[in-house]
Amino acid sequence: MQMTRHGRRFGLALLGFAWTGLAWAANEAGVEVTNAWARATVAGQPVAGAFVDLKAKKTVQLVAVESPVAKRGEIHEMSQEGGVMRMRAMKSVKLPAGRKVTFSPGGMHFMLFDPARPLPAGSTIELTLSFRMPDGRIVKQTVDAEVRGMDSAAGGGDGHDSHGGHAGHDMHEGHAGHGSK
Ligand SMILES: [Cu+2]
Repeated sequence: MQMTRHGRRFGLALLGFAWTGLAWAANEAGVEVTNAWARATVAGQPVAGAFVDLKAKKTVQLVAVESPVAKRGEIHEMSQEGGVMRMRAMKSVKLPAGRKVTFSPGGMHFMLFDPARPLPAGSTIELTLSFRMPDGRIVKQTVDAEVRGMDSAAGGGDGHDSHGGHAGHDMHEGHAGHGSK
């Protein structure tokens, strides 16, 4: 597990270096996106979680997330209210200049609703993030996110780990019902 993580970090670092020349054309928002990944899903699973680390050069607002593999995306946060974990959709998340903001399981995260197909572990999906710049412009940035199975979080596993995913999406369905549209 450690080895794998290391290998991947190293790979990303190399890519980052190679792309430095292009970066400012592509990365107009000035937001560094690292550790982008999504949770693998099984057929029929109505929602997938996606996660990133974001670090903005200048303070901007993250206002939307979308992916070509899903009908729509939402930004969620989890919080404890009276000992109960709750989730709610957020219209925007402030990314203070120079500070890393982490979207991860159990914290703020992205939900991709109605995936057109299952997302197998080891595949890659695109995430497009929309940022509102200080002058009000919306700038989009697309990154690749690695799809990971439950194994990558739990370590080991017996091949039935997708049940963990089910528990997660049951919560989300309840949440979606509450949030209601
Ligand atoms: Cu959620």
